[in-house]
Amino acid sequence: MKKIIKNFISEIDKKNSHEPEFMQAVKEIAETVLPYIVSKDIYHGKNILMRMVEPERVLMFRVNWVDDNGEIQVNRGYRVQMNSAIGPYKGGLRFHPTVNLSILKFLALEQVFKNSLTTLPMGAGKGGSDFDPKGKSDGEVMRFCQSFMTELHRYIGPNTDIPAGDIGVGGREIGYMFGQYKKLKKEFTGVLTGKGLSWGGSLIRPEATGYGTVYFAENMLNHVSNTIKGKTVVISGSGNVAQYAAEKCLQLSAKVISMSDSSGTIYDKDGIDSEKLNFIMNLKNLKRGRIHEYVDQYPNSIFFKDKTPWGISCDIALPCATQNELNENDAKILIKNGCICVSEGANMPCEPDAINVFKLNKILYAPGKASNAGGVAVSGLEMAQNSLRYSWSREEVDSKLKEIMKDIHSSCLTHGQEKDYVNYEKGANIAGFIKVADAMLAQGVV
Ligand code: NDP
Ligand code: 2IT
Repeated sequence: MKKIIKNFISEIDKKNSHEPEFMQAVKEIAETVLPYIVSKDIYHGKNILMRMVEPERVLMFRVNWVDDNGEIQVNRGYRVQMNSAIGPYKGGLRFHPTVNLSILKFLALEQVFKNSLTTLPMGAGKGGSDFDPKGKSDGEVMRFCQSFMTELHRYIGPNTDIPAGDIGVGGREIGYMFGQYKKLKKEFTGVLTGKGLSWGGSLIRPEATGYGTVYFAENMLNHVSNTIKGKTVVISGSGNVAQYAAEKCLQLSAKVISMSDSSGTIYDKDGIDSEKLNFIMNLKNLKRGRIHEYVDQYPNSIFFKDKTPWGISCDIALPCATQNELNENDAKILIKNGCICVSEGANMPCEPDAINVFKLNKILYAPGKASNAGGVAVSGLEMAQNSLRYSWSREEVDSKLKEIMKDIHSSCLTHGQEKDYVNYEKGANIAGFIKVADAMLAQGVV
């Protein structure tokens, strides 16, 4: 089996060796899915995984815009349309200076499995730009978004490809892009998700990824007769996913003692209560400030410059910032300090060696494609509401979200149970694979 996996990786590597994040995601999937394929006649010998890791289409385009000083700026825009076997392409847009094809292809590949796990009819895509919204005025962000959509609108549509937010893309950016799409197409449709409530958005979509990550952690804990109640939690990031993960932890009576951004980590031994979390939300979403400002407001807390939260003793760790933000050493320290559960809010935040440490120590570990699927799941519910021209209540959406996270947990158990340990990574990969593979086989070689 090792040889089959090695040959597969080296074949994919021939064309993609310059894309480290994409190759990392391919390896992680191949190691668990190839043994399953080999064991099943219906999948074996059909190059099904080979087809799945090759994007159906990659769009790359220039984005010109004029800054507040009247200077012309040039950025690069992308949309990776990865797989449309089970539905239209669906996945977020990321605006961050590090964005490149490797990162977007890894995210699009993860999205294939994640969207399949949600049980909703969504294919997978991912896009974005190397544009950095940090420090830009609203006018600059608007002009960039309009220019980005002026090109992207040709390739997307409510039945073709439905983008949403990701790092650097929140309600403001979705609004500007929606406005430009509507103007160009002369159509008011559900072409984007994460829209404002008064123009087609869904209740709970802003909260969904963070809430879902915590629901998944609670499902894992309940499965071993434990609960999140009373546990101490550290969270990386302080953006959309991190904020609502923290909110749900508080609602479930856990204590959150740390959050972060790319400049460092805050540690509040008394706990970040709802008033303090509200301060962080205002700081990040309205003032677009930095996390160290928390310490000025709450002097009992400490700011660790350029540090991640993984050195802080906790029961539960929720990595909610970005890829490869938690390495092998961090994993060892977490375990040494008593951490029993890691639920990924971000996409691929734990390095492969860190995941191995979690598995060797048999702690609860959920990969993002399972635990952060709540965001895209509620995007799917937003699409359904748009098609119905109707909207569901907060309680209705939240209960559907809870149900979906529970179903994903069950799918992981079905395919990931190994003697006395649940390998959630394996379970998520195989369960996600089956639905897409079956659809691809049914639809022929296209
Ligand atoms: P936001 O832009 O709202 O927040 C991102 C947070 O992560 C910020 O605190 C940011 O800090 C921090 N961060 C970003 N890049 C880095 C870096 N290189 N090093 C350290 N910190 C960093 O994004 P989201 O909260 O939406 O996304 C966070 C993660 O969750 C991403 O991995 C995303 O792919 C994933 N995700 C998001 C979903 C969604 O619905 N939004 C759904 C599923 C997954 P700073 O402000 O300093 O940059
Ligand atoms: O990574 C993700 O799942 C997202 N950024 C959300 C995608 C979506 O279409 O809601």
